[in-house]
Amino acid sequence: MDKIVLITGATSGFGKATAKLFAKKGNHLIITGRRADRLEKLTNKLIDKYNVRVLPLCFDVRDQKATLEAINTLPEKWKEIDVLINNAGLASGLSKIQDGDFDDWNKMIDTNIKGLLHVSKAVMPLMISRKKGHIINIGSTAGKEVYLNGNVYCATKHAVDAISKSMRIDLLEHGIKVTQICPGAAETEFSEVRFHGDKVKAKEVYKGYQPMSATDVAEVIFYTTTLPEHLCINDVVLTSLAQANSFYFNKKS
Ligand code: NDP
Ligand code: 8X3
Repeated sequence: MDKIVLITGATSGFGKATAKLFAKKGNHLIITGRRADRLEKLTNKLIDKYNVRVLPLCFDVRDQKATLEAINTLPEKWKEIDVLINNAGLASGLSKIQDGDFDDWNKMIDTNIKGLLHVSKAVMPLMISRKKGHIINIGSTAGKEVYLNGNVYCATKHAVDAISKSMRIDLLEHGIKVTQICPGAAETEFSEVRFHGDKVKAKEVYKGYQPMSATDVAEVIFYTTTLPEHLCINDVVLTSLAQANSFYFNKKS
């Protein structure tokens, strides 16, 4: 395979694991994130190890202008994006809605909803003009069920669910695949970010059961890109065996 794959949020977690897997399979990558040092390190590593082309783009998906500029000014050959993985996102805070914080809410809404739209708005015309492409949106089990204290994070992921369905309808006539992947608990930097850097609290989330790893999720993302041209996986809900849904976990302690 030698597709061009754009992965947002490739400096950590699912995005980083997905970048490694797609590179290992011989694809060329555009990797994005805000942390330039991590992007540079990953770029060098993937080029050295897998001999593929890798283009790092450092921007904040919340910044509409910077996002459009980064993608619109890609060299022509990099504009032939076959797969867009809208992965950049976060939870910020976990509290009752009445105790919620405006900064946390803005971060989640601006990143998970508007950021995804900014990137998609830049990439969709490129795919439409080639009459092909595959958009993979990273939703969540939080986009399927609302749980206690999840409020605004759950709302942003419900929005990703709605946007994914809308994209599939609106892009139908252009032959563009749209897949939503909805993971449950996976141990990445996600909880550390949610708890504003509190590593102890973050570790607690994964105590007593085996959560998914970033690599587990990357394997499934990759799989959805390996089907014949006429097939599209629309929606995947993915959890570890220890998790039934947002509410039920088989915890040992
Ligand atoms: P991580 O915190 O490990 O990674 C998040 C990635 O998103 C980082 O690369 C980060 O890069 C990027 N990112 C965050 N904000 C921005 C921004 N404003 N602009 C650009 N990039 C940004 O978390 P995960 O890998 O776990 O999360 C990836 C996605 O998966 C998210 O959408 C999350 O909601 C979703 N998810 C996570 C689950 C989990 O349990 N881990 C389960 C279900 C869904 P940088 O900081 O360098 O900008
Ligand atoms: C992340 C999984 O359960 O914290 O989307 O919402 S959860």
